[in-house]
Amino acid sequence: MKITDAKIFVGGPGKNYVTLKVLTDQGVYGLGDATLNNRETLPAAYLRDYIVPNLIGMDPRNSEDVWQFFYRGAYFRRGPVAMAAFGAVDMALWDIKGKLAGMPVYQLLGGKSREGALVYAHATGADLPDLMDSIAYYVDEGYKAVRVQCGIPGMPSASYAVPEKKGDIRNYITDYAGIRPKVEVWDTGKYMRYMPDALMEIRDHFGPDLYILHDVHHRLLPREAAEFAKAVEPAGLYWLEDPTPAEDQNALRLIRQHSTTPIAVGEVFNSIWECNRLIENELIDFIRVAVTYAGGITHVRRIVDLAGLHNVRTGFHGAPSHSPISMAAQAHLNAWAPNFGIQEYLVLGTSECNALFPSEHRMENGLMHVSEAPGLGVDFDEDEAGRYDYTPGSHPVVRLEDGTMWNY
Ligand code: KDG
Ligand code: MG
Repeated sequence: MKITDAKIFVGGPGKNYVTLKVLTDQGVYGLGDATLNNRETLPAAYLRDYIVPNLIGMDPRNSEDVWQFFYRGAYFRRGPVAMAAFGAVDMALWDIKGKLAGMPVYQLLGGKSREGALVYAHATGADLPDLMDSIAYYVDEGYKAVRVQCGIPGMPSASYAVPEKKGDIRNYITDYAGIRPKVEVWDTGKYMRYMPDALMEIRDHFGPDLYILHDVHHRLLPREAAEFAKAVEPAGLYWLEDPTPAEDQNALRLIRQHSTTPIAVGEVFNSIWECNRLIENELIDFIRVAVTYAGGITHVRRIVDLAGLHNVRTGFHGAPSHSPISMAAQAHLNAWAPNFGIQEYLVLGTSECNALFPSEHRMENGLMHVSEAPGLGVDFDEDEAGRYDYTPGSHPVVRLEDGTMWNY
């Protein structure tokens, strides 16, 4: 069996999804997602210029060897662009493998460990009352877990993932006005003084059963993060995410020494080599890698297994950054992983998105139910894809009030 061609599409409804379709001499095809948020043209070029010409002629059933070829075969290894590109190839090869076997991918991983996988939604508000309305909306929709972000009184501009105006939750992460980013102005003191009490108010309002998550989005220094993690303990968070920029892994040790708040990191990691020490030293509780830019199912499965040895559970990234193809790949991992924790969930559901990526993965009462179709269980409608083009967009950048650059 041989790969005969592979096509790359960039675009989508309100998002630039990078979709790879791998074609074979037996008519079976596989789909992969290489979407790297706000840098979408780069994995697309890596696929077009380097991967696809090498892929043609390979046996798609040898997904491990193909993975090793692109990983070990590249002298300059890892990094989000390359890992997203061959992560997409890997997803497509698992899709093909499942279709050949006539089985959903989770069966090839070891079968189901659960019927439905817990997901969390994103609630956001310009201020706390606005956020309370947003949380209530998701609770009414049946979600059992909600990430909560809100504007901070006196903060010079909207903080991470927060709308500027009440009730306006469109495009709060990516600005499609162009490639030059908006500037958010950040004040750590105001955040640290306000957010612990706000999280406690949310807990008091919604009661003990709601799983509440909060994302600091890399904004604190290690000592501040330790103080903050301790201060939010009474709110009983499911997790506190990315309290510090993840490059400084010693910061996680300082946080651990001062607090029992569960810590989740890893959405910007591209390989096991960025999280093996954090996992082995048990400095985190949840690992947040995504199949999209951590090398696909083949590599993420290794991270999941290592994490399982150390009681670290999964909490895969799933912000609107990812297309339904990688969300499907993660749905199969979530169905199987013995150390599954929770899945971030935003992408599926709009009618345009469902038309572009038809699938039978479904959400019910806050749980994601994996499709029983062979392969990944998601398709791609090329006619629909013809409606969309690439639109340049950007994350904001963050500065302090004196102009110093800070972490987005
Ligand atoms: O592209 C970046 C976003 O995906 C990121 O800001 C989202 O932090 C994020 C999250 O937890 O979903
Ligand atoms: Mg995050």
